[in-house]
Amino acid sequence: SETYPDLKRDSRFAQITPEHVAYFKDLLGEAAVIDGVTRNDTADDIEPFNMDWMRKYRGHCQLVLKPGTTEEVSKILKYCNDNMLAVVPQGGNTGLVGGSVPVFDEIVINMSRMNKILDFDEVSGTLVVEAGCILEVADQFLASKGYIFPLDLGAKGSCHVGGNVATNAGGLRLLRYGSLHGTVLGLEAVLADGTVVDDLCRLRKNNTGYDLKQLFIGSEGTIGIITKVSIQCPQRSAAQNVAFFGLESFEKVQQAFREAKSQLSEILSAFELMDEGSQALVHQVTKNQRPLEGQYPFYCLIETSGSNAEHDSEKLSAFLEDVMEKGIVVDGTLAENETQIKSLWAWREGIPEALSHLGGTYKYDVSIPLKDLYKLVEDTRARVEQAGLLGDTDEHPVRAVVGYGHMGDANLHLNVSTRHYDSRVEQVLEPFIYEWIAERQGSISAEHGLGLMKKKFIGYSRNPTMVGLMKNIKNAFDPVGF
Ligand code: FAD
Ligand code: 2HG
Ligand code: ZN
Repeated sequence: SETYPDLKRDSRFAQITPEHVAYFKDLLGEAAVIDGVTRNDTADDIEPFNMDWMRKYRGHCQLVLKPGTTEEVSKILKYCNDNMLAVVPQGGNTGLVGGSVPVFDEIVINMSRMNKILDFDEVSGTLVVEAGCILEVADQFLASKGYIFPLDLGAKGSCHVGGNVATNAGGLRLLRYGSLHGTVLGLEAVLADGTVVDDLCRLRKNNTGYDLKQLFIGSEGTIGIITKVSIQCPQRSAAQNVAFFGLESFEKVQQAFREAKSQLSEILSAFELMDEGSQALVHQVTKNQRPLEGQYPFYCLIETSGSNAEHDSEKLSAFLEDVMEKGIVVDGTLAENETQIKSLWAWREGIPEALSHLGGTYKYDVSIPLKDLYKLVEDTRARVEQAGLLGDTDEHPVRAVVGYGHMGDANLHLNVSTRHYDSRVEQVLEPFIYEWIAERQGSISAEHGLGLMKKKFIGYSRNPTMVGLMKNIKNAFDPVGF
């Protein structure tokens, strides 16, 4: 393909024929098939399924299938397996590593029609949904019952619960509610040969042999398509409070985190980090008034969730006063109502969206031992500068090198904001960043997955024995190797 000159389409896979298309239309109905093979549905109809959220990865599929039931997913996969047709599962297509769109002409199996909320137990808090249910829809349903989805992220309005489980998404409140490896109780999935794996367990405890569902969590569609998910949802807190503050150094950010854990303890529900560069870019795009008067190298956003608004707000104000007195924090503000809470969060949640309006973004989602977390941004910025790529004018492809992320989980998002994607930039960044991470025993993928972007770099975070075991698992679930 022109898009990926270094990659070659696997010649074992068949080309799609009109006969294949007829089978799928018969199975799903005309409306559930976007067909650029025989019906000449236009490129515009198919484009959204071929192009990723960052407009960085682009496939050339001609056929999109939208199954409505697990049985249909099973029949599609069995037929594709028997006829050597390659597929890619797709949820809300908000993934950031090039895993949700085809590389070549794979058939897209889009899960958006399987969007039902199937069951909710108001006593235990167990929710069962189809994989294509949009995260925000699930959370709004839970809000009406006094519960909350244990995952929240900026793409909530379009990502699917199935996509979240497939990527093991982390998000903004992992610090409080833990990872999906703990909250997902069960799932149903379809293997490449059409076998339905029914592990839709609703129990918190089930130590009967291997916990196979864990393999699907974070498997990015490589061993099967997730069709249903059951998940343990916590009580929604009656009160939410947010503080936003500025700090002079990353050393002080670490001290503030330590203080927040000790002073806010059980009510702390998020501790997020943003550098000045990221906030300047959000300001450039949104033109919103900055939360603080002055500018600081770092900002943190703290959220508390508890049962008593007054008590929590007192605690948060006392915390802010204390860290300012101790000289850890220079200036800060507290949200006083729902609108202010939302607008403070927008300075953090809105970073990826704001950057997407400025051109291309090279994104590195990494875990690093906390003490070195921000050093990666500084070292990368120096390297890009040294290569002569960073600057204010159009001749320089790189506008800014910024860092932000989930401080509470030692998860940094290093973003290199460019005027346009440029291979010179990529060459300066990779494998430099992966080597830097490996030297410090970090992870090259904290919460977004490998996708096409990092597949070839897995060796920086996993040793050959582990990669070998992963290959064996893949082979056991999908011997034909789609
Ligand atoms: P897609 O993008 O459609 O797919 C992602 C991967 O999962 C692909 O490999 C795909 O093949 C596979 N897949 C999708 N559905 C299924 C299924 N049913 N069965 C099997 N495989 C499937 N991620 C975080 O972890 N934390 C964040 O805070 C966060 N914030 C984000 C903010 C923005 C603005 C954006 C655009 C993305 C963000 N992401 C974040 C990245 C992204 O991973 C998540 O948005 C989400 O988990 C992807 O879900 P999706 O339904 O869009 O999946
Ligand atoms: C976030 O935390 C997401 O905002 C996206 O994980 C990070 O775009 C990114 O690099
Ligand atoms: Zn994130």
